[in-house]
Amino acid sequence: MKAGRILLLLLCLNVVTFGVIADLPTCPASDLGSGCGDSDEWEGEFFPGIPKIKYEGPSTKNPLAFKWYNADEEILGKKMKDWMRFSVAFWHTFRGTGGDPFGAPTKNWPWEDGTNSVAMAKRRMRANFEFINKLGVDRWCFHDRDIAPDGETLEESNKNLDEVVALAKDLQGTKIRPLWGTAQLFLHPRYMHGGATSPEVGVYAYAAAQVKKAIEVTHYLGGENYVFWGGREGYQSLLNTDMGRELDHLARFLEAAVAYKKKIGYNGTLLIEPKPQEPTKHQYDWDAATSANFLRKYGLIGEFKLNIECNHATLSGHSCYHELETARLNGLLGNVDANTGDPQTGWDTDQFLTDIAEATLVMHSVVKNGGIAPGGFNFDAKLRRESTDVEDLFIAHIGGMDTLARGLRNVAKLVEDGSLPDLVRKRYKSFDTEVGALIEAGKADFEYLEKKAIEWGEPTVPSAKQELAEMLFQSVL
Ligand code: XUL
Ligand code: CO
Repeated sequence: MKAGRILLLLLCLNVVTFGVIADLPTCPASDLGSGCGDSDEWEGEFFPGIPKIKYEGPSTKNPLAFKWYNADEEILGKKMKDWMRFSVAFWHTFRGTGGDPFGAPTKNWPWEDGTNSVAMAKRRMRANFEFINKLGVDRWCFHDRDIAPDGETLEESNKNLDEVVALAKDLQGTKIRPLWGTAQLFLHPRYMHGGATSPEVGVYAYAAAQVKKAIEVTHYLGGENYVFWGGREGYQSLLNTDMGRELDHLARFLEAAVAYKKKIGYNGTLLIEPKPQEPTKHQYDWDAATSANFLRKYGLIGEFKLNIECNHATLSGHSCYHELETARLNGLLGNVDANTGDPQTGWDTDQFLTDIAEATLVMHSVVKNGGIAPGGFNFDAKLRRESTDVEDLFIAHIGGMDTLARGLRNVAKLVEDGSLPDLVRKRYKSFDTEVGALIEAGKADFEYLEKKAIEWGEPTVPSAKQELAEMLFQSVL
């Protein structure tokens, strides 16, 4: 009897906590008799039972509501939605299967029919826009081959892409547009040695043709940026690689992209996305500093910005904050691929951000940059293999958006309180002097400085106050 009551109580609790989101009936692919199974023309709901996600504030227990992200609320003189410019990554959200090198796919989304057909691509696109609308974001990101299948020939691939892109354009309406588009130059075996850095001229030409088309469709969809991520632009061994020649080829490729963008009147920002390795042992766009140096060497600095991905930052041995600051200080901060790695795992786990301290540092850079428009925050993040409910897709994005929104609110506290910036300013106050000004203006030569050093004698060196800085940072979290 007692056990029965406890069971009843547990069941009630379950209904209260999870009732809204459990076992959602949605477009079952097997039910071909229903409108839902009726290929790409089906226009019903893919996520029935999932409401439009709203802001309910920090005290809500509703997992399908924002606790910290309040799109129209002003923080530091800008609406939250204008600071964040959130975007859904098509590849993780709609093409992620949960498969890993040791295990089969685990995601069994009801709208999937197990094919990679154009009809399936269109149905998926409808699911994408329902998802985006319900989540309340205005942007999405895609690779050409995520949204439409490869054909037998380049012409056929382009035709498939055109068909799906026409539907996407329709579904976007007036409000939604791509934050960025890109070409997938890493999955197909032809790209095993790279695209722009392949030793095969035929592959270089094929990659150029693919990027040309991807820029065209990004332009057509009103995409605000175009990304180059060189997953296979690098080497596995230097012994069989002419690195100098490959880097020159990469620069020529990017120059041609700039020329083509201008030729077709596309004004979107071109972005390089640094990553040190995976899948290639060494990728040429290793980190922000390496990419900046590459752009400078080849005279491309004014034509490109950087898309900083937090998990890539940690793979390169830096923090995300370091990479953002390096990009910002070089005038290159263009976009953020918002995700995080796992501290115990050494690869690109592409997890949604949940660490509030990390999000506060990320937002600190973005605020110092005055925002990142026309860039934004793309959730280059995926569900864990073991998260298999449709509602998990929403919960993961809501969690990521709330984490960054909380970061922004914390930065506002940091700025308004002023103690941390003050501590930093005080550390450099000895440069706010006549001698400091001469040094910073490049007017203090070594003979002059030697005279000063003799005149002043042994300098007194004050504390760095690191623990105080950490305490001040902690106090806003
Ligand atoms: C891979 C990665 C890519 C790029 C786009 O690590 O981040 O998805 O963002 O090609
Ligand atoms: Co990325």
